[in-house]
Amino acid sequence: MIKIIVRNWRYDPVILSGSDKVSIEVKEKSEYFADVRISVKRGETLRLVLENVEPNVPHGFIIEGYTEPIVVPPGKTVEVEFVADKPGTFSFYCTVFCGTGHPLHRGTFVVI
Ligand SMILES: [Cu+2]
Repeated sequence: MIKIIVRNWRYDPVILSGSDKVSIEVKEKSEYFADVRISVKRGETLRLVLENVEPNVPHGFIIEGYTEPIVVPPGKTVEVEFVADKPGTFSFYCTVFCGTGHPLHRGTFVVI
């Protein structure tokens, strides 16, 4: 299980369980940006807990090829679960226009 803190304009993932199957790499991080890579072993059932900590700004989330577009309202938490059954490198990104940093509100998901 991974908790992903969602804010302007970062996804900050934290591994809650399954650290032997999941890893997180932060390549770059600043106040309004993070270049994050989430890697998981193929076949794992992955639960993501997305918590939008912004009080006024909705954010979104999608992993291309894995999830439908998800809206995370301000101050709310949304969970999604899926089986990581397709190997490869996928983008995840914000699906709601959330301000000036929206185009950079993204990251990388890898199934090994
Ligand atoms: Cu966003």
